[in-house]
Amino acid sequence: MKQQTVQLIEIPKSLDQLSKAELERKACIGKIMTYTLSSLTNTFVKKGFQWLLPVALSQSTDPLWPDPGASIEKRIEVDIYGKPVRTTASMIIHKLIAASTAYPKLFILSPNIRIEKAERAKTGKHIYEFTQLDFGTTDATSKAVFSLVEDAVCTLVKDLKRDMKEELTALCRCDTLKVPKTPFKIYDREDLEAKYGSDWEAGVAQEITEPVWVTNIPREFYDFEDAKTGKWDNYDLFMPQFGEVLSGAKREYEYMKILTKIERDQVKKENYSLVLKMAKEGRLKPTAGGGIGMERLVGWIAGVKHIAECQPFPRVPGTVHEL
Ligand code: ASN
Repeated sequence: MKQQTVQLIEIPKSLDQLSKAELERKACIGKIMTYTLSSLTNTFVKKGFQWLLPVALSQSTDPLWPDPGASIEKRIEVDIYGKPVRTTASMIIHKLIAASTAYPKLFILSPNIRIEKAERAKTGKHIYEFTQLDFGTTDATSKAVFSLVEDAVCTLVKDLKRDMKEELTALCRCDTLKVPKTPFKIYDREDLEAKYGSDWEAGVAQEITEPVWVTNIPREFYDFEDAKTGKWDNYDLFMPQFGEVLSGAKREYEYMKILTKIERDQVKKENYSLVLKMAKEGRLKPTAGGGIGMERLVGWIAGVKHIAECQPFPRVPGTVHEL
C-alpha cells in the first residue's frame, strides 16, 4: 500500500484506551459488522451454500506464495502429536477438498493469521489476524462468482441504507455510501499496469467511483492459469477509494498442472500431498470461489482509516495488546 497515506493514519487503540466518543464510534462499526455478517451469511445460506466451521491448525495451509501483495514476517508452525502443523493462513486447500467431496457449495467464516511485517502498521489495510468469508462452489465460472458476489454486496448495501441509517449517519456514510450499479466493470491487470505501473492497485482504487473486478493476476498455484494464453482466471474486487476487499479464482484441478506450478513456485510439495493425491486420482473437481475480507468490507462501508477499527481487539502489525 502507498506511502502517501501513511502519515494520515492513526493506529487504532484497544478498547480500554478509547474515549467516550471513540467508544460510540466503535459500537456503530460493531453494529455494521453484525448486520453485514448476518446479511452475507443469509445470502449464502439462501443460495444453498453449506456453512462450515473453521479450523486453526493444519499440516496444509495457504502458501501465500508467490503473491505480489504478500509480506509475511513469520510463519507459525508447531508440533502436535509429533506432527508439524501451521496456523491457518487461509482455508483455500480445505475448500478445494471439501467442495470436491461432501460440500459442493460451501462457505466458512475463517480466521486467517498472517504475521505481516510491522512496517505495514499504517497502511490501514493490513492486520495480522483477520476473518474471511471464504466460499467455494463446484463447476462455477468466474462469471457466476461475479454475479453471486455482486448480488450479495448490493443486497447488503441496500438493506444497510434502509435499516442502519443512524449508524451510517454517525459514521458520515449515509449519503456517500451508494448501492453499486451492476454488473461491475472488469479490468485486466495488464492494462492497469500499463496505465499506472507497478502501483496499479492504488491507481485503480483512486480512479473508480463504483466497485470493479480486476482479473488476470499472477499468484499462487491453486488459481487457474490458461496454459495457452498465460492468462490467469482469477479476480480481486476493488472498492472506490478503498481498494481490495475480496480475492478469488477459478481453481486448478488437474494433477500435472498443479504439480508443475508447485514445482515452478518452489513451494514445498510435501505440504500439499493430499491435494496432489486427490488430483492424481481425478477426485479434485473444477471449482471457483473467493474470500471476502470482513474487516475490509466493513471498513469500506464504515469509511474507516484503518481496518483494525473494525476489530474489537485490534491486530495492527507490530503491535501486541494484552487482548
Ligand atoms: N480466500 C482466497 C480465495 O478463495 C485465498 C486467499 O485468501 N489467499 O482465493
